[in-house]
Amino acid sequence: MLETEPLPVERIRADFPILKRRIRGRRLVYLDNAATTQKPRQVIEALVDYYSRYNSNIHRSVHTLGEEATAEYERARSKVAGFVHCSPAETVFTRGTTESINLVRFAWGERAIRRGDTMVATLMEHHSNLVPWQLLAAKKGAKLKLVGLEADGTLRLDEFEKLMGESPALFAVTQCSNVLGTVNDLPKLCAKARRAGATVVVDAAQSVPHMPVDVAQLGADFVAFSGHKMLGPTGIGVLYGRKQMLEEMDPFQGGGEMIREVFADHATWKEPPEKFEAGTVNIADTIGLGAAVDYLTALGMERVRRHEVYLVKYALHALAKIKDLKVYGPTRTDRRGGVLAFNVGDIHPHDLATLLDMEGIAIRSGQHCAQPLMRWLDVTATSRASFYVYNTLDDVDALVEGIQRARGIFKL
Ligand code: C6P
Repeated sequence: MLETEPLPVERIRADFPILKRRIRGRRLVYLDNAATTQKPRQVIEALVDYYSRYNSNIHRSVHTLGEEATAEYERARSKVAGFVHCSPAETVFTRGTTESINLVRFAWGERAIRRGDTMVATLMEHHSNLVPWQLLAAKKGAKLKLVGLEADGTLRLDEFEKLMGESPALFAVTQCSNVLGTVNDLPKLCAKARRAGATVVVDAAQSVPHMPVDVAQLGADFVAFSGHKMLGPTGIGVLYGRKQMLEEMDPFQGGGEMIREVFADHATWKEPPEKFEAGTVNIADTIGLGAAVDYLTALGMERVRRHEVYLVKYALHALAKIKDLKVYGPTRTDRRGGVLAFNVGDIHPHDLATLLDMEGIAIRSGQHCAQPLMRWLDVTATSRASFYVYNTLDDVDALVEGIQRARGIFKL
C-alpha cells in the first residue's frame, strides 16, 4: 500500500506559474527536472524585486541601492551556506556545477597535479566531472583512471579500493548519477579517498536539490552544485571548498573585486570567497537562488527526499509492467535518486520523447552528457524521466500511458 503523499503537492503546484501552461491543449507533465527545474513565483518575484527596486552593483557603491544589493547578495550566501551546513566563507558563487569544477581544475589542479600523478574518477560521471580532469591530465602528464560499475549500476568497490592503493592525488565522484540515479555512499568513499591522500571533489548537481546534504558529513574537499536544478535561476552555481583549501589555492580569474592591492607588476588577493569572484557577479540570480533555498527549506529536504522516493517506487512498479522496457540503475530506492533512465524495445529515445511531447509530457532523451556510461550500458541513448517537488502519481500515470501508446504506434 502506498503511504500518503509526503509533500502538499497541490499547494506547491499553485506556486509554479508554468505548470498552468498547456502544450497542444494538454496539461504540462514536466518530467525533465534533472536537466533543469521549474521556478516558483517566490523566485521569479525575487528577481523582479531586485531589478525593479534595488538593482545596483555590489561591494562597491556606498549609496542606498548598492548597500541593499550587497546585503541581499551576502544574505543569499548565508542561506546557501546554511542549506549545506558550511560557513559563508567556504561558499563561492559560480555560474553552475560545470564552472565550479573547472574552478577547482584551474585554481587547485594547476598547482597540485604533477607529472606521473594518478587521478581517479568514476564511469558514471557527467562530462562536467570528467572532461576537466582529462584536460588537466593531458596538460600535466598525469593519468586519469575510472572506477567501473557493477551490473546494477553501483560503483565497483573492489576497483575503488585498488585505485586508492595507488595514492591518487584526486578523487572526483558524483553523489547521484544523472542517468542511473545511483546514490553513492560518499561519507565512506570520501573518508577512504582522503586517507589515501586524495583531494576529493564531489559533483552534487543531482543531490543537493533532492536530499539533505551536509558537506561536513560528506567529508569532501570540494562540493559543486547548480542553482537552476533546485528551483533557482540559470547562471548561478555554488562551489563549497574546505576553508584551508580555498585559502591555499590560486585565484581562478583575475580582475576587479578579487584583489586586495594591485601594483604595476603584481597584486594581492582578498580572502575566500571574494578571491574567487572576480568582476561583476551574477547578483540577481544569486538573490533568486536565496529565494529558492528559502522555498526548499520551508518544504524540508527530508520530505523532499521522501516525496521523490515515493514517486520513484510507484514509477518503478508501473514501468516494470511494460513489456520490453528496461530501467537502468539500482532497483533499491534507498540507493537511488529521482532519476529514471530507460529504453523501450528498439524505439529510439528521441522518437519516444517526441511522441510524449505531443501529449504534453516532457522527458529528456539522449546521452545525458555521459558518453562513457552510455558505452558501458551498450546503448546509443536512453529516455529519462526525472521528478521533483511538484510531480504527482498522476504524472507517473501519464508517462506510463504515454509509453504504452507509443508502443502501440511502433507495434511492439
Ligand atoms: N545535467 C542533465 O540533464 P550545469 O550544466 O553546470 O548546471 O550542470 C552540469 C552537471 C554536472 N553534473 C551532473 C551530475 C549533472 O547532472 C549536470 C547537468 C543535466 O542531466 C544537463 S546535461
